[in-house]
Amino acid sequence: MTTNILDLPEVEYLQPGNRACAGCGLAIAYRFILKALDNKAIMTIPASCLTVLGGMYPVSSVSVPWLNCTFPSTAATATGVAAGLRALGREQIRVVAMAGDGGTVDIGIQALSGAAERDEDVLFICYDNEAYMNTGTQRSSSTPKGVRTATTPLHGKQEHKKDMSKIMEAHQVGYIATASPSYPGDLYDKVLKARDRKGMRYIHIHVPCPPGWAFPTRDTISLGRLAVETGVLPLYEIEDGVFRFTGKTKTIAKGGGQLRPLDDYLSAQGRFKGLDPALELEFQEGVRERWQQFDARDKADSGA
Ligand SMILES: Cc1ncc(C[n+]2csc(CCOP(=O)(O)OP(=O)(O)O)c2C)c(N)n1
Ligand code: SF4
Ligand SMILES: [Mg+2]
Repeated sequence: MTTNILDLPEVEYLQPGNRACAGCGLAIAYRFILKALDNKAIMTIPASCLTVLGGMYPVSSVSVPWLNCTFPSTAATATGVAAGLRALGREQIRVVAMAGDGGTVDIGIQALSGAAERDEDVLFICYDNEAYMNTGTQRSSSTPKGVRTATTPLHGKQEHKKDMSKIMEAHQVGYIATASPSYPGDLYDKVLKARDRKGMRYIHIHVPCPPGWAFPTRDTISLGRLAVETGVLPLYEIEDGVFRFTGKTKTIAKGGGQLRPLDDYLSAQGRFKGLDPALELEFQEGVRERWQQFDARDKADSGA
């Protein structure tokens, strides 16, 4: 049973007046992540919108301990902190590494792969706004094919989006999940579960970004919902190899798997403007194919 938003803890670890843009999906997700961590964690964070959101020393908008680290070393820094806590016999303090898509799927992937292979006692959270937003929307390997960014201004990105959760699955990580700030209870439950497990855990959160995706700030939550309802972001978790749909995606699958038209999601954002119809078709096919694969796994693993 997913936690109801009204039952989430009232305590706030992300303070008002932080430097995130209005309508930032990351800030919304981070607020719920911190509620789930409940100040029982030390975080390691590389350069990103998240560091900007946190503020510059000696002021901070976040009342949890965190270490700013270099771009490629988020998972390595977390590994070191976990080893230190182990040496002190203080493993009840959890270690959480959190990075953007650039800091995870591009620049941070080497240290993350090493940490995952060693099954370090670290929860790694990637917030995926699908580009290098903090430096002005450059494409990353997590940017979907066809998207216009500052470095793909004419015809949009020509390469596929890298599937980081699949890569983590190949590392046999014990807990893997996808999440969205538009479904706070589902996100909260996953962070809570991952917080209390041992070994490597990985959560991939899809976060709408108004300036980078070119949509009105009031639409962040509805856009996150559209990503799930169109099948662009299936909500799932893989626990010790067992796959299951969660939250809204589970409801859609139970109701026969009727997804909303992809165009509802694409047309709500300026970054897909002028998308080549052939690419849109390819995008739609990709979403459908992935949905069918996940749906088959969900049914097989639940014995349905
Ligand atoms: C080694 C290094 N290269 C580049 C930068 C500049 N830089 C700072 S934040 C950033 C973008 C990070 O993108 P992402 O990880 O996706 O996080 P987001 O900004 O989207 O939140 C870049 C390129 C840096 N700080 N260090
Ligand atoms: S650029 Fe996007 S991710 Fe970064 S603070 Fe602004 S809304 Fe959030
Ligand atoms: Mg990013």
